[in-house]
Amino acid sequence: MSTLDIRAISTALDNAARHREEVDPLTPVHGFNLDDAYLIQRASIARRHERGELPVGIKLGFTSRAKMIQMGVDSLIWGLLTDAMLYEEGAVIDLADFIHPRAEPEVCFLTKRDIDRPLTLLEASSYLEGVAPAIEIIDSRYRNFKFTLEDVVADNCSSAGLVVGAMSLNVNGLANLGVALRFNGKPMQMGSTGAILGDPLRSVVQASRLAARAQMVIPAGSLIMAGAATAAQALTAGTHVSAEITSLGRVEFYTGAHA
Ligand code: OOG
Ligand code: MG
Repeated sequence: MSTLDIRAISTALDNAARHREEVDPLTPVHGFNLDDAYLIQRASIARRHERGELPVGIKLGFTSRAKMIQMGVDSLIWGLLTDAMLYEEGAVIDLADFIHPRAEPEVCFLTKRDIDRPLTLLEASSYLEGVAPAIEIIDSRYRNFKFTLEDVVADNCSSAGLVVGAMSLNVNGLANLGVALRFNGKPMQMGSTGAILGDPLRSVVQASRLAARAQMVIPAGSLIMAGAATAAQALTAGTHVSAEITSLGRVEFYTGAHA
């Protein structure tokens, strides 16, 4: 794929995100492969950085069967997070900032050392400062949330927002904790952290491998979103949204009264 195509496609996706306008999937027309998709992702993130947004970490996608089945894809992917996507815990989030947002309960790690090589599962915890319950807001720029794997990677894996709860220092023993996403107290999605690659710590291992392959370093102080344990839930207006993970606690926000 030419540099020109990468620039044009990344600009189109970045504009779609900025103006909350959905676009048709791109691969049927442009037919790019996964490597090109990551180049497009990098180029669209570069545009955000040019506007002053700062990197805060990375997210993994499709680390659970529930997510793969919901979206009809079968490979783990990763995207890049910026400070503009961070919402404070307890915030009232305006749904007008998104196209068709969905919430998913996640485990979020904070790194304490640079991750500059592929890690083993045994090593992973010594690279981490803490772990927190989190909610990711995903918002595909594609019409009806329909995409191929290459499309969604180009679209920075539907990244749109995240709310991270209080950090716990103990990053071990995460392999089988209950996960609940509630709207106004009502359980919408229930699962286990075990759904995330058998243990969310494996998301850190996968992140280290993906970064090494891309010749990137995940700097100390980065967030790593491990990927949703359950399917995502479409957000509704005027809702108290919470995610609770056994022993890690709860994280919450509100959606504004109007859609
Ligand atoms: C892509 C993002 C997947 C996850 O946690 O699995 C993801 C999507 O579903 O639109 O964030
Ligand atoms: Mg996610």
